[in-house]
Formats: sequence, structure tokens, C-alpha cells
Amino acid sequence: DEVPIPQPPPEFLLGNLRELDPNFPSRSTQRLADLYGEIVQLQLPGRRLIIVSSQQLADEICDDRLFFKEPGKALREVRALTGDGLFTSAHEDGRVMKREENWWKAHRLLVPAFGPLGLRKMFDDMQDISAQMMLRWDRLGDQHAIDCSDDFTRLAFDTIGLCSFGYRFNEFYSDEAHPFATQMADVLKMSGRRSSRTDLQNILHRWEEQDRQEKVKLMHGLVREIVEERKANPKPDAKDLLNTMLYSVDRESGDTLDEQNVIYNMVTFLVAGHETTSGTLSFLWYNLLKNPEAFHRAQKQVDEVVGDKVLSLDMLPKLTYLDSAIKETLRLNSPIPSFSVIPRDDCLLGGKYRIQATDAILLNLHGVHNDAAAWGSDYNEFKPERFLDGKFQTLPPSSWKPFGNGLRACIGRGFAEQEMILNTAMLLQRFSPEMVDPGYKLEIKSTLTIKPDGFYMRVRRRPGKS
Ligand code: MNH
Repeated sequence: DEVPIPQPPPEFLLGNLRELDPNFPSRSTQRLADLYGEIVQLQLPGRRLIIVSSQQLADEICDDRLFFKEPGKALREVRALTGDGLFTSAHEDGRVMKREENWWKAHRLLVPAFGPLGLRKMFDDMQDISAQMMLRWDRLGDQHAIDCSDDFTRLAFDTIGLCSFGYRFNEFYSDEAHPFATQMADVLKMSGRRSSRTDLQNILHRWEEQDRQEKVKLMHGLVREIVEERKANPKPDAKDLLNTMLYSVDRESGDTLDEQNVIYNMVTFLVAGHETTSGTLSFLWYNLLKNPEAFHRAQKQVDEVVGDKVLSLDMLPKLTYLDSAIKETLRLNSPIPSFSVIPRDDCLLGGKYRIQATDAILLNLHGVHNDAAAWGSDYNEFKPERFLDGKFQTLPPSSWKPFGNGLRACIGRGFAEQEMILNTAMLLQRFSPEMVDPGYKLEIKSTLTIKPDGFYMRVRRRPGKS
């Protein structure tokens, strides 16, 4: 039997447009989920948006025979920056976009480069950047209030620059963030706002649009310089992503990637990889410091596995508690709060909700990751134990999706996991962090991703650890 999908009362002309806060869309979707439950529909100018917030419905959405990713409004706005790079291109014919061959070419070339062998080669460079962070924290001393989101953003940014194209942004050597990082944050913010306005409203914001386009130009300029430099001075031994993109031939098409697409993908790695990774690390430390038992367990494991030795690649798989704490953080505080798909055809979701082929579906990760039916009544508690000892394999299907789904899932997952475990292990080995304000209540700021706002730590050298 069909059941109507709940909808908040629409307004004249705007429909439900004002339900979405342009500056914080994920707060709006969660508020709607709290009000209306596992499914809710919004009438937006020219389209209907369905928001899904339960594990059961999510599992149907994650069936790629029925649904697939077509970059939604927000991602299409980000294309000003990332074009037909992996994150924002169409791998199939959609309703407004045509299949783009460049997605397939880049996907085939880059999946192996982001695989275990590729990651192994990046270990030393990742450690290099993490060591810079440790040194900086050491020098700042144990009274300094560290802005977590800020420093982890430097870390993630530098790591992608060095590991993927041998470029040093040197974020830890300057007080201000690199201009590229600031421009990127601005462009993402403006792109998000554009996507939640009507065309008319966007015309009225033309100064902001000019600002956005200027920043995009500067960013492309820098990345183009890095590419030109590599072409002028090749590094045949550097097995980084830039070499793969510039010189590897795609077996299927016989092509290499064109230079414009290489630039789009380089910017894509920075966009997709730095805020997500830094947001996760900031949330991780918030969770560890709010849960002293978990913190001590994590530190104990680092003492057992690493001790006073220099961290090495073979130790990473043994740091299972850190891995679980990161997974649990990604459950409770997914830095990418949602992802979207479209249906191939009309269908009945959950056997009762009528979905039309013209709808867009948004998977609200906060809802799915806090579904009591999947996670139990303690779903809102931080318990890394949920993922330990292979329990990760036995979770209900599609109950944990912080890296997206299927063919369009995150290509940088292994990269991010290696970087995060490595950094956390080095930190726990040297320091005992504490919150500057023990009464700090989690505040969240939102761009394309979400991260803690105003979260400060102090770090003290652990006695006897040099
Ligand atoms: Mn990542 C896609 C989350 C780190 C590069 N990433 C996605 C998607 C999610 C995601 C969710 C799918 C979005 C969608 O369906 O529209 N990514 C993360 C998280 C982290 C992360 C939570 C860290 C934690 N991502 C990284 C890193 C890189 C990266 C690091 C690169 C160095 N991600 C990508 C790319 C895509 C992607 C590229 C697009 C893949 C594709 O569609 O082919």
C-alpha cells in the first residue's frame, strides 16, 4: 500500500526552498529528519528533493541497479573549480548531464594509484608532514591553545600536495593559511550558497560570483604552474599521482589524460581530501577527549605497538583501536553530511513511498548513522568497540556510508585512513592532549563539509618520551 511522503507546508512560488539554510544545509536536513522521520520531500524550484534518513531506505538507495550518482546542484556549482574531475563529473547519462568519458579514464588510471601499493610509496611523505606538525606543536609549548580544525587542515593540505604532486604548500611554516586554502574555502562556501538560491537570487549576487570566478582563476593558475614545472623538469622516479596522470596510458582508450583534466583532478584531490580528513581528525580528538576511557585505550595500544620506536608502515594494521575510533568518529560526525543519487525509473521505496524518475534523493548520513534500529539504543555514544574484532563486517548493510557508495565511492579512502592513523599514532606517542576548555560543547561550522568550530587543545609532552 502506498503511503504519501511527508512534506512541510510549501510557500507561494518558493515551495519549500526556505526549509534549506544556504549556510548550513545539513542542519536543515537533520531538522527535517527529526520532524518527519525516515523520509521527507521538499518541493524546490523545478525539482523534488527526497531526503532519506534510515538504514533500511539507505540500503535501497545504495543499489546501483536502481539508483546512481548524478552530480546534484551543489556539485555542479563546484564544477567551476573542479570541472570534469572525478568528484563532479557524470559517469553515466543523467537527467541534466551526459556521460563523461574523462570520469572513466581517470577512474581506471587512478584506482591503482590510490591502492595499497601506491599508498605504501606515500608513507614517508605522509610521515614527513605529520612530523612537521609534531615539531610545531612541540615548539609552541604546552600552554599554547591549538586550533584543531586549523592545524589539521594544514596537515591534510600539505599531505595531499606532497603525496600527490610533490608540491610543498608549507602550511606549517607560516602563520597564515596558504592563499590557495583560503580561496578554496571561499569558493566552496559561495558554490554551496549559489546552489540553494533561485536563478533570480543568483543574478542579484553577481558581485559574489565575480569574486568566486577570480578565486577559481588564481587556484587554477597555481596548479597549472605545478604541472608546467613537472613537465619542464620531469621526475621519472617520483611515482606520485601527478606522474600517473601525466604519463600513464589508459589501456582501454589508449589515451592519456588531457592537461585540463589533470588540473581539474589535482584541484579535486585538494577539495575532496583536505576538509574531510581534517574534519575527521578534529572530531576524533573531540571524541577522544570527551571519552577518557577510549583515549587511554588508544594510547595504550600505541605504547604496545609503537613504543619508543619510529612509526613504520607495518605497524599501521596493528593499530586496530585507532582504526575503530576513526570509523566511529566517521559514524557520529561524518564530515560529508550527505550524498545524492537519482533513480533510474519510477519506483516504490520501502515498498510504499512513490518515487519518480525526476526526483533527486539525498541520503542524510547523520540519520542513517544514528538509526537506533541499526546501531542500538546507545547510538549516540562514542564506542569504537562497535568496529573492533571484525564486527565491522557484520553491520547491517549500508548502515555506515561516510565514504559514499559503489562506483562513485571515495577513491581516497585508503589515503585518508593511512594518513589519519599515522598522524594519530605519532600524536599519542608524544603528547597527552587536553581540551583548553573542558566544558566545551561541540559547535559545528559548515562549508561543503562540516567540522568543529572553536575547538582548542593543549598538548603536553608525555614524561619520558623524547
Ligand atoms: Mn573522498 C568521493 C568522503 C578523503 C578524493 N569522498 C567521496 C565521497 C564521499 C567522500 C562521501 C562521495 C561523494 C558523492 O557521492 O557525491 N573523502 C571522504 C571522507 C574522507 C575523504 C569522509 C576523509 C576522511 N577523498 C579523500 C581524500 C581524497 C579524496 C584524502 C584524495 C586524496 N573523494 C575523493 C574523490 C572522490 C571522492 C576523487 C570522487 C570519486 C568518484 O566519484 O570517482
